Amino acid sequence: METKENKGLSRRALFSATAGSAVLAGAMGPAALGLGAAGLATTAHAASAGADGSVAPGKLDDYYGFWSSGQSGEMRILGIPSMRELMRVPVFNRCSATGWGQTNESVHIHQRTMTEKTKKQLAANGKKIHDNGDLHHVHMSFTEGKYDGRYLFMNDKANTRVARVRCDVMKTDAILEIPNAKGIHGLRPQKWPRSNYVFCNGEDEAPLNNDGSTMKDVSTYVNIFTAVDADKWEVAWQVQVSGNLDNCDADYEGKWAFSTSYNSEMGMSLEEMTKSEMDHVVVFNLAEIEKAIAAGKYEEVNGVKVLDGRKEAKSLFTRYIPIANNPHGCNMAPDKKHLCIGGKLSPTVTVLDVTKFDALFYDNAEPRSAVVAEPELGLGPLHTAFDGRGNAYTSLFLDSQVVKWNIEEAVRAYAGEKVNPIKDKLDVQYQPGHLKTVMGETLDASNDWMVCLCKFSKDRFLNVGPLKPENDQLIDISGDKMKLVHDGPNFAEPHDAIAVSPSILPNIRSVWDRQDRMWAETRKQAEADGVNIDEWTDAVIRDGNKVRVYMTSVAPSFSVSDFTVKEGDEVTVIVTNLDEIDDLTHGFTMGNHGVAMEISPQQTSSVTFVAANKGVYWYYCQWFCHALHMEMRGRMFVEPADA
Ligand code: RUQ
Ligand code: CUA
Ligand code: CA
Repeated sequence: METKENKGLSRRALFSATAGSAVLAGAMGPAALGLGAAGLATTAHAASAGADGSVAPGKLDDYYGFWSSGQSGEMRILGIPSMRELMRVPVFNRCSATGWGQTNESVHIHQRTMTEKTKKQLAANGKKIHDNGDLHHVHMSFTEGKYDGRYLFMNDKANTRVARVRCDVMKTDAILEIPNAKGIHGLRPQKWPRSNYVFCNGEDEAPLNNDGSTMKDVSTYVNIFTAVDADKWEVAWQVQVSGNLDNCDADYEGKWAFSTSYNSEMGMSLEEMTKSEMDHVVVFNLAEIEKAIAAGKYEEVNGVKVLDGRKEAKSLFTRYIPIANNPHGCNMAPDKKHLCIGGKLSPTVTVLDVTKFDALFYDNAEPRSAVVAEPELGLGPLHTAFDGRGNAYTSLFLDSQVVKWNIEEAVRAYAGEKVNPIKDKLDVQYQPGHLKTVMGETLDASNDWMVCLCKFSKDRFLNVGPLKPENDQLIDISGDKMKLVHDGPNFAEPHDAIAVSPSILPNIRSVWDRQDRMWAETRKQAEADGVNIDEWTDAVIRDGNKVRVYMTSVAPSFSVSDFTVKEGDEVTVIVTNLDEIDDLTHGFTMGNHGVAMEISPQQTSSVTFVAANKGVYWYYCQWFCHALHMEMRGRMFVEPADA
């Protein structure tokens, strides 16, 4: 211990970032070391972007944009209005740069709520986790109808999961596999009084107990609406519904959640799914659901409390409002009153007044009595965004347009008044899906920018082959007329985005807290090994054929410059980055082992692999950290098993 400490201190003195930067400043300049002023100016904002949304070099954006990435499985952070991509946050995907999906910390987060079925399925395929996802919807946690900057929540349609990203470090801290449901698509946090729940739509129909006992008898298929406890990160309850579930949202009073369904027919083919004239919106009555759960009036299925909210059950849990066939978007306006349902196959948006929902449950009111407007907007209405002036903006997929319309005027027109609610139409390139205004899904909806996420870019960019980027466009909505100001090519396939003021996120860290719960498991193991990972301690612990190597990093060196293991050993390397400077991230890559991970300032990361072949292997830091970054490396000696 003594000698290690001494070795540590001498290394620290020699290679501390301060000493390093002093020595090298002349040669490289401080910027190259990540010590420039830019890294520290995290609270200043660009006062005003150019009218075209341009943000000058060195200036910060006015808003954060949190983007989904569809089948890429990650979350992305963009600056608005510049549309510069600031960061990629791996969630359901495997990230080569950060080691997400490979480090022990991330695999633990993945496995924590994995069902036995999934474990078996993965093991049969020689895998520990699903490393792909289909991430459609990112939404921030709310307190009283406004973003509160705690968490971001998102879905994985591919593997029926939801995830939570911590906003203070912008890392995924929890993943939850949802039992019973299939294909989580729509996802929204509760808006009022706070996001106690995250609501999740199961899109695909299957038998509730999907154990093979019934498969082709469609009458046994169900769909499941799930409320996740956003704090405990477990399923709070589920409601079985009629028809499938597509998109969802919640009101501003904490009374309702609602979901669109495009398959009330319970069809299995396209023809069957589009057969009816009407599908529906399901309204979930949160108070009645909570009452039944508290009274124990649920069925427990695979460890989850499930209520029957199907039409035939005639419960107080749900109401079904008929909507023109195959609706899609489900967007609650910040006027606290109007819910906008995109028609998709119908050229209309159906506007529901949520203050009329009580009557549907308690006065036997006719379900369509909650419809207060149905403006005809154009072909293929999908999603609707809102500004702070009572206007709505609906994407028209087939028309390749955005239409701006006034909600109150649409309501008056529906009541018979001669007024045209449509204010403007703008061509977009091409085929828009989601669109989002700044803070537009909160009570702070603003009037400056809107992003419109187009599914096709066709001729808008240099040809890059048969696979083209999508096109996220920036639209100035400050005036009467919308103005397209920017094309933003984007890789597969950002579905949705939200735009958030930096004032909501004052607490984003630049350096990790050493006691962070993200590596609680690693800390536990270190304690059992008698190693203090908060200090400059190296250790190589042998535990049968398991070897744990503890080391630290300070630019530009690892505290351990070589270690020896035996062929066939299961090796775990635990690295703590003792650098405390903003932006001084290191990495650990073990050559020819498919192993690489990120270790940001004050972070601990660990990775486990098998040393299969005898020989010498170099490990190195893959994050440019210092002028002597190339020299930040060491050797692993793999001896014969019997040596
Ligand atoms: S969906 S393009 Cu997955 Cu949000 Cu409508
Ligand atoms: Cu440490 Cu590069
Ligand atoms: Ca249908």
